[in-house]
Amino acid sequence: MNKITELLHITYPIIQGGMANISNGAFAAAVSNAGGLGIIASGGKNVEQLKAEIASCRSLTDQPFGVNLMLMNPFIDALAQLMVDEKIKIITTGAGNPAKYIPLFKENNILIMPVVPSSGLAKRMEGLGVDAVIAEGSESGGHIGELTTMALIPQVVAAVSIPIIAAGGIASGQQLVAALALGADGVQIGTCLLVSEECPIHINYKNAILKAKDIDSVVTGRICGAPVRCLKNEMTKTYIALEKKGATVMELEELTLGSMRKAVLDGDVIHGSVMAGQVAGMCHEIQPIRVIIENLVHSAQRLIQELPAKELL
Ligand code: TUI
Repeated sequence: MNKITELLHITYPIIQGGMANISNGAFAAAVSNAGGLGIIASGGKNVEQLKAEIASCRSLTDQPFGVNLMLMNPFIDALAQLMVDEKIKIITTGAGNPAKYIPLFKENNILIMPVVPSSGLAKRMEGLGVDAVIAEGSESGGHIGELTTMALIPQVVAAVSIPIIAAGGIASGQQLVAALALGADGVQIGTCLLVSEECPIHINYKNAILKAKDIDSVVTGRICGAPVRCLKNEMTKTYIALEKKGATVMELEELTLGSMRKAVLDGDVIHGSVMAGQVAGMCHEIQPIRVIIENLVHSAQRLIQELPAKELL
């Protein structure tokens, strides 16, 4: 048995990344109904809005699902309390250190899986009693750390003994097998689900991913300490030019404020923030979530069977 499927009571060791302004209750429910773990995103939401998404998810699935707490959310304290009030069973966290909230979640028997960008934070989280860590490499879309998945996972494996979920750069059976070979017990996927039928983003956003090549993403915000990977466009061009000129954090924020919603809701993929990982270049068609997940698992299983035939010497 797999540690992640056992821990989370799901069919496949595949978790959906909680994508701000994208992963609503219906989307998370569709992932859970397909045998993965759907995750409702809290980025950009207040208590009432998140509560409504939780209700929507519950009305659409009887399978386990989780909520991602985006730690830069201005309402984060109230959202953490909402998890307890709503009797949420599984929480992932991102974009910060969740140490302050861990005792509250543990007291309430909530399973906690923080996203970590380093082995040091993974170790600290293990010490605080989290159930698993999601080690996310910089191939990911959105807010990222420094290390790639290839370098990060084995170092997290060496640092902790709790289950590890690999994230960043995973959109195929090959990459799922590679994550297992690096020592992970499961994977988190985001970008490849953006081109699902059920994904509630504007069609222009999906088309931008379908069209993207391997080198079409870029990282903005490195200088002001909030690196974000998205597809190259007019917004990223202006942002990077401003960064090079030494613009202030305020000027940079002005450019990105609301830019995620511009891309997701209005379909403005020229001036909006089209967050996507480096695997966007591998996403070639719009398919149901169930097909995306089953293809991943089945092609990984095939590859594992073929592995013994690979010769090293
Ligand atoms: O959180 C993400 N990805 C995201 S959040 C997001 S919303 C956003 N909007 C505007 C600006 C920035 C973000 C879009 N994408 N992934 C999980 C993740 N967590 N990546 C990196 C981290 C992380 C970084 C530092 C986790 C912990 C951490 O700890 C630092 C510390 O304080 O020890």
